[in-house]
Amino acid sequence: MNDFLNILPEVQDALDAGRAVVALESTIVAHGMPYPQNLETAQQLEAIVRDGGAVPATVAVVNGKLQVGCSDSDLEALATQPGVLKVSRRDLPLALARRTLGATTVSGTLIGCELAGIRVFATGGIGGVHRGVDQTWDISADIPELAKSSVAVVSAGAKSILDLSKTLEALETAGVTVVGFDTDEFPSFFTPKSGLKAPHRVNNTEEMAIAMRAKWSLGLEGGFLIANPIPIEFSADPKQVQQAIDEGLAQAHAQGITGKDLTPFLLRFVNEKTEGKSLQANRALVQHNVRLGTAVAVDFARISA
Ligand code: PSU
Ligand code: MN
Repeated sequence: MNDFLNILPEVQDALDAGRAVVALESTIVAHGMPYPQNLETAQQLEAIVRDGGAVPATVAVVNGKLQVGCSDSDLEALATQPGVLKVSRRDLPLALARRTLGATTVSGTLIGCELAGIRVFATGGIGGVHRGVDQTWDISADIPELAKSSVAVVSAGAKSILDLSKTLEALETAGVTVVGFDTDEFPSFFTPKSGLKAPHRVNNTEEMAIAMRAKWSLGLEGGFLIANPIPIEFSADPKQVQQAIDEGLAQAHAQGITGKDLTPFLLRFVNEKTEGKSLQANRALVQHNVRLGTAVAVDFARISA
């Protein structure tokens, strides 16, 4: 075992036995939602994975190790401690060296998946190409990480804090296989529609699992983005959300908020502006994604046996 990696025994046992494991990220806990909804959500997500017949593995940086599978007290610390570091690939070395408590983004979590051999990871929204990229060059580390990690990530698309059409272009360049699950459209997080077409459509988890096996059996490294639209009954009012995002972007610009602080700032701003309606939608869609991710992981384990 590597000095800087700690895989929870329950997770390692499941992987060794070829049983389904679903990874979960911790930035959503530390920076994506306020307390106590963040802790409740983190616990519910793990329970959803178990109910679906798989083992959950929340990834984080704890005590100088990249931790694959968090204990209840790790989750609580991530949800409550102030100043948890947001960890993407570039931040990981120093977070480990300094033993900082760190929440892994999609990119950081993908690194844990690759090292442990976890093939499915479910989350809310991924990072991508930011609006105004021509000025800022702000492109999330999630994209290059998805390009090299052989993992299927379930998300509800991406928020319109990003430039969605440029994000889809960047994913194509990176060779990431993007599929709409049971939809022709690429969803935009709070709402099922974006006006953009998903490059592919898959309607069932078995076909999804076969596509994963096909890609990786041929030795094509790199991931899938399974875009799972928010169920309509939970979707937020698109106008209200768009207004909040536009206002948030203007505020961020005025306050000079850039780099890794931008996304957490916008998430918080939109939550506050919509008086918790977006938070409710956020929770519902992550649960929906984790249910789908669990079904994909179970099918993938079955056909790989
Ligand atoms: N988008 C969301 N919710 C999130 C994030 C993005 O709708 O929680 C988090 C994820 O952890 C993602 C990270 O990997 O933000 C991307 O941050 P950045 O834009 O700084 O790369
Ligand atoms: Mn960025």
